[in-house]
Amino acid sequence: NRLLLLVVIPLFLTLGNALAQNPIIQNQFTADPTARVFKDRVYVYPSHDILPNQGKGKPDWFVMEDYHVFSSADLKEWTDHGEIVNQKSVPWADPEGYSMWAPDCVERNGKYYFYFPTKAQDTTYNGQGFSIGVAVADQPEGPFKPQAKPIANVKGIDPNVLIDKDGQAYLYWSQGHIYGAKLKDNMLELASEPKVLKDLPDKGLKEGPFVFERNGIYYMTYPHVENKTERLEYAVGNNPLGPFTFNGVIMDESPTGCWTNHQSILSFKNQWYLFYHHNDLSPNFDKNRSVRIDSLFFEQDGAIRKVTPTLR
Ligand code: FUB
Repeated sequence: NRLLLLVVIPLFLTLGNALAQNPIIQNQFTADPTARVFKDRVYVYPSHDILPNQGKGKPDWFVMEDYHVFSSADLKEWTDHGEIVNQKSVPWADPEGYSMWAPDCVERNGKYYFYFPTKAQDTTYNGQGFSIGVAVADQPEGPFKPQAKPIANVKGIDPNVLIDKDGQAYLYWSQGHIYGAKLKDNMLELASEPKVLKDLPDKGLKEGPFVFERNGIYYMTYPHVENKTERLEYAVGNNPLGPFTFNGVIMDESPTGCWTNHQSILSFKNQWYLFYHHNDLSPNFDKNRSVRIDSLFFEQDGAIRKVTPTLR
């Protein structure tokens, strides 16, 4: 049963295109948004933060037990399609892990592949810690069926998939640094050894890779923390696996101290958008976050113009 929920009071902006009020989803906490265009609608696959200190997960930390997907035809009114994957429905996952972190979803040959990191209970595949799983569906809103095992040889968080123009798919993820590898056509197994992507800034934590291609340039975007909070940065290259050259900051650090940020970028109806998060609905606890959208623009030479966050 689909719950049609208007999660936005339409109060519009005139910044590039009209957008709904930020944060765009107000019926629950959402973070780490991966936005994709499927069938003329924008689908957002975010993490789902829940309240800490309620007997679930680690005290005062991220607590995430499932994923919802949201969609919109106009970026103003959003439909919550409900839960698509739960930690209890993933055969290899820790059913009490509360670590369903940043996901992604891509379409290939009419199937939808949802990639998610979580802590493994069955450590026979990749050892302890975070592995990356895949759930497959015939529609962008599911139902999604989780695979029996996580992707072999991948340890880490924040999966992201690029399907290149020649049809080759790539998986990116992070574990301190950003890793990448080719995926087999089945989208479920690696086709090459994981490698650390070269020539991204050396110092500080980099996570949340999101790669896209525009006019022959591959943009590797990522949150990077050197000081207190994460800044969204990007690097460019001629190949999906780099090497990449740092090219600038997409969004500065949070002025109010939200530790994480996490981005995806897409073009919809001739306008580019940045999807990201901030703790707007939970100003005193930065692990209960909410998804925002702002318009994004490119310079003539392909550089990304820095985005100033808007709340309204
Ligand atoms: O949401 C949990 C983690 O926080 C994500 O996996 C990171 O990218 C950061 O946003």
